Amino acid sequence: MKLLVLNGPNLNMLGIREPEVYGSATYAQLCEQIRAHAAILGAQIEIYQSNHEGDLVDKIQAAYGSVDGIVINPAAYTHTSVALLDALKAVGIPAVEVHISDVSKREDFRQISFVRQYCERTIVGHGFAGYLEAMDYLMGAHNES
Ligand code: CA2
Repeated sequence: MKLLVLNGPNLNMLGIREPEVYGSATYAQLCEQIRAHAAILGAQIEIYQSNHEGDLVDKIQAAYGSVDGIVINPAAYTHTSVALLDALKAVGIPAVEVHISDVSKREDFRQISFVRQYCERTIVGHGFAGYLEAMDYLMGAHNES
């Protein structure tokens, strides 16, 4: 079972600013938590972050045929990107959308998510734990099928 964790623009800046929204832990610490959880689950893991929409599309396309589940936090591209939605639809890999903050309680422009139409679950406002919950879900869904 191989999982791909995708993170969108500015998530590499976690812990540097806005700790009241995103917490004070860094992106490196998020990656450590994801890797440790993957080891517990016995999953292979790849983590990828990009500030560029096309790079994220390329990564989703490259996952076709080799990845069993995608955890995606598209960050600001959540609210703008039809390209990411289309890429997920194109590869057909089960996916879960994750947001560190509770976007449902934030600005109007954060109420739209294009990838949500495809994702099997959306987890918001659970901080870094949301990524681990998404991994649990994808592993469980895979074991049932
Ligand atoms: O809550 C989330 O996980 C978000 O996807 C984070 C995005 C935001 O655009 C989404 O609406 C919700 C922002 C990610 C990076 O934000 C930072 C901003 C300042 C300092 C560090 C990170």
